[in-house]
Amino acid sequence: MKLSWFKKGTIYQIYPRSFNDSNSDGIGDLRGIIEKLDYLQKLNVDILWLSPIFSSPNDDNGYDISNYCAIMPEFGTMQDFDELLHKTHERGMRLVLDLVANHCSDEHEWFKEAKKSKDNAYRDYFHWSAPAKDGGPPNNWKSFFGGSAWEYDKDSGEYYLHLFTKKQPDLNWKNQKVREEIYQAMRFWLDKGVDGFRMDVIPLISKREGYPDAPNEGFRKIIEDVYANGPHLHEYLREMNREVIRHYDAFSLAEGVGINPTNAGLYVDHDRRELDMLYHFDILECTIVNGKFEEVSPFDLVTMKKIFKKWRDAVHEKGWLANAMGNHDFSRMVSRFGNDKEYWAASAKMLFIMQATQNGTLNIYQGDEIGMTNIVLNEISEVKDVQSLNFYNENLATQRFSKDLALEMINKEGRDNARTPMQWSDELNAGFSEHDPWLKINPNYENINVATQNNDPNSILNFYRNVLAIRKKMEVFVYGDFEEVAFDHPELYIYKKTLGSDKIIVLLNFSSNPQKFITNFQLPTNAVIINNYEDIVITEDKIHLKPYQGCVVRLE
Ligand code: TEU
Ligand code: CA
Repeated sequence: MKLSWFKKGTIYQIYPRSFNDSNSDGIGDLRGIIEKLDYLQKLNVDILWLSPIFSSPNDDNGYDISNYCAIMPEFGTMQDFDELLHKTHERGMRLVLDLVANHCSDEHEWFKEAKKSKDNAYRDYFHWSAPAKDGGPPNNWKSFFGGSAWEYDKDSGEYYLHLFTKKQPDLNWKNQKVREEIYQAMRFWLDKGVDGFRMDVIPLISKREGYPDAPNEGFRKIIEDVYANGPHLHEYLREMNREVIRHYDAFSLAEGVGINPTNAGLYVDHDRRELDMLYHFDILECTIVNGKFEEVSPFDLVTMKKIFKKWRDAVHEKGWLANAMGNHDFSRMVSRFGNDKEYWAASAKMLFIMQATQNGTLNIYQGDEIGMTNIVLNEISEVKDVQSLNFYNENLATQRFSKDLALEMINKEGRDNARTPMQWSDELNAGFSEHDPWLKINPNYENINVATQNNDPNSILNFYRNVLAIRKKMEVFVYGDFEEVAFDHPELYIYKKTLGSDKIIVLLNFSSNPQKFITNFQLPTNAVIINNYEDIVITEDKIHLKPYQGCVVRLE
């Protein structure tokens, strides 16, 4: 197995808009990140991934880029970026950027030019198509964020494709010039010393020839079969690797929309020299039946175990996974998989034990290290995310759900949950900014914040620090072979991991009930490495776990 710094390293995702505001305008920025580098170093994370920091009109908070080689003025200047990169490296950490290459902004020069006329040199940078016979969109493709994926351009009488908002036109990767532009942008940042890219919706870059209609199936299936995994995709990824990535000590991490255990190897098998690792959506979407704002099923532990196992089996030895329990697109980890009320701290810690002992590169989302929770937004005017707003407005037209229910669904699943400003202290605006922030702060900041947890040896924050320090020393956490112990148990998740002579057992109680578990092996009580309670009770052949208790015990 190829060992690399990015396998053992822990990634910490920063959503810059919500991380820390250095100049009191209510918006997080690069200098705000610089101020917190000591905090991040002390947390024991290794790789910082920044959600997009490039020029953008912010229709989708930076995932709509209008200049790939310029910093968004709200976030600072190129000097600020250079300083951030330098200071990150000085502390022995790495910095990776978010490459949004499937689409750009409609305010990018390329698109402004392309719109000018059908024979403009940039026209073919995008996907254009004549209307259908009835004058409507060329096919039935739906945008990820609601409505048709095609927008009519009256000046030319053609439609352009946008799989996300209409301000995010899809780039035409068939055009060699487009690919070269993206590679140039990548080299620009890599030459500065950036350590790699997280690649936004990279499986979508090659479109189906002739834009065939999607079959009448669930949206997830349509993504896999019609939007992602297009005919030239792997040719482009190999080219990108050959032209750019392999010339640097940099990694590439695919956002795995549309990737499944069967085709995952095509992306990340080392031998194919395409991408280094991927993160899939199956865990994050394990309660989403079909698509966001549709049916939601209750969390089920056995389903989650099966997903972990399926992916472990699929991406084994040859490839590599990243392992994320939350990001800026989903509601908060402790609110979804734990109990953010009575067992808030215990469940946040237990979940982190699980995450830190699964295979793959550990990926922490900002704020999860202090157990930040979902927020309740009381009015639609408080909702900022374009995906939620599109859903709400579409629903006003169709009246499928009542207004109250629509807002309730947004509160449960909406992306703003993960985007509320980082809670640094119990002071004004949670210490995030001296100005009213761009998105409401979770009122629970008075109890849940970094300053309070920093001083409490039993806090979630100090637990994360400690687990990460142990993980750095114990490779069995990262590379160990996995052995399930009580696979069908609906409330306990128990597994062993072995690497050479190192052997650990992980015991996790996913319920608010105490649990007893009968073992056929001896558990040494003096070899508890990690525990989110003071003790663990072991009697003869039984292990007793308290509500949401999690432990790691060394076996040999
Ligand atoms: O997300 C792509 C994506 O598939 C998500 O939109 C996901 O399907 C959804 O949030 C789950 O309901 C990436 C970025 O992470 C996201 O922030 C961007 O909005 C999107 O691409 C477009 O660039
Ligand atoms: Ca600012």
